[in-house]
Amino acid sequence: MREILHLQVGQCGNQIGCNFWEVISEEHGISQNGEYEGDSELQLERINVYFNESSESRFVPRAVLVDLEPGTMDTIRSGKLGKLFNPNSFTFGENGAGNNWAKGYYTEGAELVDETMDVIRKEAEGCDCMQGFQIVHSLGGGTGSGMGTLLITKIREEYPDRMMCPYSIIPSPKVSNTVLEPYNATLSIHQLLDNSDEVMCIDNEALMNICFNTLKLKDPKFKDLNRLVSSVMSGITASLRFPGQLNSDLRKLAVNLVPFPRLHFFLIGYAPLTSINSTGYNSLSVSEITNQMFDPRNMMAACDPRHGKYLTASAIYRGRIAEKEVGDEIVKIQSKKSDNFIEWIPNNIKHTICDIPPKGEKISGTFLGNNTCIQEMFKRIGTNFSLMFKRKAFVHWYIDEGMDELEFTEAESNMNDIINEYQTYQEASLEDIFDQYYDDEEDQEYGNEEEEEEEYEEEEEGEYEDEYERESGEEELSDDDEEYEEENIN
Ligand SMILES: Nc1nc2c(ncn2[C@@H]2O[C@H](COP(=O)(O)OP(=O)(O)O)[C@@H](O)[C@H]2O)c(=O)[nH]1
Ligand SMILES: [Mg+2]
Repeated sequence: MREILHLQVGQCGNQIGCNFWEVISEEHGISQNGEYEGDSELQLERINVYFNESSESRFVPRAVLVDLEPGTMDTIRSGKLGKLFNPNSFTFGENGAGNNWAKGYYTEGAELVDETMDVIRKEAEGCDCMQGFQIVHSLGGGTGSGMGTLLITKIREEYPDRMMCPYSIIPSPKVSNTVLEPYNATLSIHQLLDNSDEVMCIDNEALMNICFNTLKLKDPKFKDLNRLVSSVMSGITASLRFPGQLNSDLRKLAVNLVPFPRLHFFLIGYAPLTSINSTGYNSLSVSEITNQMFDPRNMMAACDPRHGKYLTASAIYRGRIAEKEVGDEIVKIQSKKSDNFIEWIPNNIKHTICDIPPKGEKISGTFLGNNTCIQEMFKRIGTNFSLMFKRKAFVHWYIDEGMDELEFTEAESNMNDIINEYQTYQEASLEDIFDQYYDDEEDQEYGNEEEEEEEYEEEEEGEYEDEYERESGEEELSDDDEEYEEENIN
């Protein structure tokens, strides 16, 4: 079985994480005591991806819960899901992180991290063939952002070949609790760039806009934002949790969506968007779902896809829908928005159907896009970071925790780099890509003349890159067939 190990860190991470477990437990027919009460074989077929089965045939989330203060954990233990989690999977500190990334990464978090790694190791050892990790955390506070990225770094060291998939909640001044958020978020993104494979960007700014403009809520609360997040998480993970044919594990998802290693921050769309009171009243057609999924108003990051280009995209439909209908709609939308798709990656929208709809809906759609417009989100954070950092405002709080100011400078320039990289690929035409390819080749030949040692190395590197491109290209094309065969054999 290809297991996933889930982590939830900090207040936001734990609140959203618990919502996620509530939703998927229900979808898989697991009661709040961990007993199976479902009615369909499909619910159990891949249950081991997220749940451990204990000897008394109880299903227990493969989850590790972490916070630097005990309050969040107490709330979970006394709440609805208190009995669902394994009591050994809670690790917590006493002092909190005071919304300071450095406390999470260097001091308070560093004290707790070994204990947490022990719990993670134990869970990992119990797996048959773990595919990777998902972590839910906010980037604006101290624990989820600082200790969250510390855990990501430690996990990468210990499990370098497993996938790392963070669900990162991006701060917004519209929902803010502190002025330090741009610092915390930038320092986190600096880490996420190097140590993660696919980041699901969930932007509080966009969630707030959806609550106001689409759901018409006058005074949205975290509970309303988190309801949206759990729908999206359930949608994204549906292809991992239920039998299907595309993106059936974290690596395949990354292979299809990440054309360049650093460009792994996804824009997420979801349809239908409904408030608690109106679920179940509207039934949309496949065509309406498709249009909404691609609609800027349905995006979970405050970026406008019309300002950028899609490098790749992937849509997952849920419900009893005909394959042909979905295929037709995808062709339609791709030709309608053809200017919006990069021309040098052909067939860059993949889709899949999961028969089981989310609770309360007949059909739904979740959309993952690798769109260059995500740079708008980075710019928003980066601008606020630079305004404060120019005057070194608040920097002493981080230095006090033993941090070097240089790390601020590096994080800032890493953020600027990624913004520029997105922009470069957005502007690149088919000709540019060819030119670049030939330039690279020429450079290599030139190097050959210079030194023999180097020649050997560079040639190897070049070959490897070529091969890699060919291989991943093939994998993308044959993904469906391959999966289909697997399904038949089983
Ligand atoms: N969407 C959402 N955002 C949250 C929630 N709780 C906190 N946040 C955001 O997360 C950031 C603060 O991080 P928090 O998780 O409280 O800090 P930590 O406990 O130190 O990790 C701020 O940007 C908040 O707006 C939540 O339940 N849902
Ligand atoms: Mg906290």
